[in-house]
Amino acid sequence: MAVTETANYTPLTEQTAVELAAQLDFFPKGAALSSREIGDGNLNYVFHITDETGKGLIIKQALPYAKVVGESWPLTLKRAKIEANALKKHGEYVPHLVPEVYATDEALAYTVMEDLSHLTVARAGLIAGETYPKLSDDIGEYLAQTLFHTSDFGLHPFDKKRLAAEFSNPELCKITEDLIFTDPFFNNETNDFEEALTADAEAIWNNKALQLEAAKLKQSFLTEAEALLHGDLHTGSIFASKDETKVIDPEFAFYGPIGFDVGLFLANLVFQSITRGEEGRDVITDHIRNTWDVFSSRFSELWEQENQSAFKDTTGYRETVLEKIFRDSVGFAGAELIRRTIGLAHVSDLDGIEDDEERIARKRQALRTGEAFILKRAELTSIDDVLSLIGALR
Ligand code: SR1
Ligand code: MG
Repeated sequence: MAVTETANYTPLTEQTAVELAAQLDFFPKGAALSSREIGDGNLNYVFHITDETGKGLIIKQALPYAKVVGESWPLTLKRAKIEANALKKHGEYVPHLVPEVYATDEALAYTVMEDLSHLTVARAGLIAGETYPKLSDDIGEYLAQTLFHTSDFGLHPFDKKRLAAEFSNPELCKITEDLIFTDPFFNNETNDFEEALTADAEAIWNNKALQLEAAKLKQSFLTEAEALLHGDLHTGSIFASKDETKVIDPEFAFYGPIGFDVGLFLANLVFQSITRGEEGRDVITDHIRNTWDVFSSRFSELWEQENQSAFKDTTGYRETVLEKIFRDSVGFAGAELIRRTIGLAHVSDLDGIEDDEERIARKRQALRTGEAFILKRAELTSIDDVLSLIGALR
C-alpha cells in the first residue's frame, strides 16, 4: 500500500485534544482540563484548552481537506508545518505580534500555541464598530519587519534561497492563484455571488483590459520570490484588542511579492471603509494611511540600518523598490476586493449586511473599487491618491 501523508493522521476530538494537552509540560499535573472546538475559519480545527484557573492554550489541527467546501476538496497537511515554521520565523523579528509556538507534530498536523482568547478576531471587532487604535501601527511594523528581514535586502543570498526552498507551498499557493487571480475574472464554477450581481460579474468577465492586468498580477504572484509572506493577511487572520495585536494563521506562507501581504491587509480595511457609515469611517481612513506610512518608514529605516546591498546608497534605489511595492499592493488589494465579493470565500463585512439593497450596493462599490485599483495602480502614486479614489467611488 502506498504511504500517504495521512497514514498516521487522525483528527482530534475535544476529548483527545484534552489528552494531548495533559501530556504537555504546560498545565499543573492532574489539572481538570476542558476543551472546546472554536475554529470558525475555512480550513482547520481549533481547540481551546483551559484548566480551572483559566490558564489556556490553543491546539490547531489541519484537516486533510478544505472545511469550507468539504471532503471533496483534499488539502495537504504539510500546511501545518509551514504555518508553525512561519510563526517561528516571523516571531524572530516581531515576537510581540505573533503567538508563541509551544509544540508541533508533523504527522498529526497540529500546532500547540499561545492562548489568544482574551483578544477578538479583528474582522469581527471592526464589524462591531471597534477602532483598535494600535492596529495599523502594529501591522505596519509587522509587515516591515517580516518582509524586510526575509528579503534579499535583509538576508545573505544563500540564507534567503534556503528559506525560500523551506517555504515552498505549492498547494496553498494554487488556491490563491485560482481563487484570487483567476476564477473571479472568468465564468468559473467556483465563483459565488448573489443573483443581483450577475451583470456586474459578467462585466468583469468581459473586461479584457482588467483581465490583462489580472494576468500581470498573477504572474507577479507566481514568479516574484521577494520575501517570506504571511500569504493570507486578511482581518480574520489578526487578533486584536485596544492595546494588543497578534497575527495568526500563516499557513499560506511562501516566498512571494512583498505587496501581496500589504495589499491583502489594505483591501480588508477597504471593506470596512465601504461598509461603515460616515461617522465610523475616518478611523479606517487613518488606519489605511497609517499602515502604508508605518510600513514604508520602518522599511526605510531597516534599509538604512541593515541593508548589505552594494547598491544600498544608490540614489533612487530605495524609492524605486518602495514604489514597486506600493503599485503591487494596490493591484493585489484590487484582486482581493473582487474575489471576496464574487469569488469563493466571502467576507462577513459584506455578507453580514442584512438589508438587501444596501448589501448589493456595497458589493457593487467593492467591485468598482477593486477594478479601479487594478486598472489605475500605475497612476496612483501615494496613499492619499488611493484614499481619494476610494472616496470618489462611493
Ligand atoms: C479553500 S480556502 C478559501 C480561503 O480561505 C483562506 O482564508 C484563504 O483566504 C483562502 O483563499
Ligand atoms: Mg486562514
